Amino acid sequence: MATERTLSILKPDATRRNLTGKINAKFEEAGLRIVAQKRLHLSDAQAGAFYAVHKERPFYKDLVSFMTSGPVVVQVLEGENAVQRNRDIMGATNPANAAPGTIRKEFAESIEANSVHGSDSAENAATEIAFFFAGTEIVG
Ligand code: RTP
Ligand code: MG
Repeated sequence: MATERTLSILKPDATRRNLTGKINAKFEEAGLRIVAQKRLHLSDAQAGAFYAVHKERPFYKDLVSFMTSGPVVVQVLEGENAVQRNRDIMGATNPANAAPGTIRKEFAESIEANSVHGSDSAENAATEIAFFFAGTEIVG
């Protein structure tokens, strides 16, 4: 299996509750390496553009408003099969359906305030990483 990179976001519910270290520990314990990381407060325009794929979904407006409600931490995670591995550690979108031991099972507050974002394909990972990071900011 090839080494991959994926984009991760620690969402405002996670930064508000000071959970960034606990969540990062989950990534590192699972063999993912944090090769880039920065804390940002997303603007409406940034969050709207990042989630443009969901523009027609009923939850889009609420999602943009949630994602701009406080700081986020955007990260690049690197490792074997990183996209799927990160999705596995995150757990299901709705914490009520998330498996024991996953980040969302342990930390998420709701289907919206679910603590983390992770790219859902290698192709989207490349687009999402480029959205937030210059190549020189990623140090593998
Ligand atoms: P993400 O993109 O954040 O990694 O999460 P995901 O793939 O598991 O979920 P997705 O379907 O892509 O939805 C993106 C984010 O929108 C919020 N959401 N709210 N109120 C709702 O029914 C609802 N559904 C989704 C969540 O924050 C979800 O992670
Ligand atoms: Mg998604």
